Amino acid sequence: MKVVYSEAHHRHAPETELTREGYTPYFECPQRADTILLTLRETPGFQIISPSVHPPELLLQVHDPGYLHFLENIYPAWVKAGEPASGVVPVTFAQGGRCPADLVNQTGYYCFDTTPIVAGTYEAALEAARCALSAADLVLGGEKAVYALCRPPGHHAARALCGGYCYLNNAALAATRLGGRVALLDIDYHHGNGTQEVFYSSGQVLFLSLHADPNYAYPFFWGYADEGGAGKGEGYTHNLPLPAGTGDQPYLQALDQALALIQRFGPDYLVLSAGFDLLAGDPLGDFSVSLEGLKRIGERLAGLRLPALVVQEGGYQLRHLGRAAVNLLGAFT
Ligand code: SP5
Ligand code: ZN
Repeated sequence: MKVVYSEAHHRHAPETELTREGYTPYFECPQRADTILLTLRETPGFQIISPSVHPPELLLQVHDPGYLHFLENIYPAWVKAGEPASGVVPVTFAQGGRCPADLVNQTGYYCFDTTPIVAGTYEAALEAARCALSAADLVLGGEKAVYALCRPPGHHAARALCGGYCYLNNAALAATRLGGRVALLDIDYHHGNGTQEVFYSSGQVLFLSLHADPNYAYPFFWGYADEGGAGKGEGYTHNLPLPAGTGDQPYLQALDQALALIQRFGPDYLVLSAGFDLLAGDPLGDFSVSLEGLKRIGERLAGLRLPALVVQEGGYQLRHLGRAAVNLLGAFT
């Protein structure tokens, strides 16, 4: 199985994030991708390759031009304005208001939480997007299954919003690049609000998400069961919120519901937003899915026999991430 990876993610390494406990160490750290890469290098059946460069127009198929301009230029403008060099973090939020002319003041317009932007964030996010796009090109070229080892992750990033450690929506870009009918299944512990937004009115991409019930879990404001798409996309978004503590059996039952919906849709491709924060013991999750359960998930997904593109999203338990990747991807190799 081909694995598309770039070391440029090291350029994105915020030291802290603002949480309810104050400024705490940044969970979404470079070691996450490093440990997965190390494990895959040692495991037969995986071939690591570098992404290629794509025309910038591709980003505009998913993201807003003003948002991309902000992401690319905000850090130096922020520092030049005398704001903290530790990172761009909003303190005001637009709540549907308008976009101000000044870049620094746009911060709360283009961010839905306090996810920081540092010096290398745009470069790293762009390279993660390239990994996903290159993986899509490989699938279009006939590969049965490809893994985009993306960092930073992407599923919380919407058309004109960053948040939840995400800046560019890697999975949405890959699904758009694939074209045709795509089933995009998100198994990250958190709801993929960004991906849902991008495809909410599309009948070409079936978006399905299994995640912690937003009544109690981040991102709180999206991912409820009655969010089912709009317009031409009505019936093409499916949310399956799950309770705290969800273990292998109930998780696999919910997965089977999603699989039945995918089969009914009859897609040309499967894109999987793979977050390993669904595993028991994750510092940001509270499910009790086991590493064996993750293997079962991979087997059932591979059983769809669709050309598949797996995109890395969250997962913060460093010592389990390598094994998690091998267990999920094993059935596809
Ligand atoms: C891609 C992804 O998984 N993004 C998740 C973003 C979650 N952000 C919320 C962080 C809240 C940190 N709270 C720490 C609690 C430790 N017990
Ligand atoms: Zn997550």
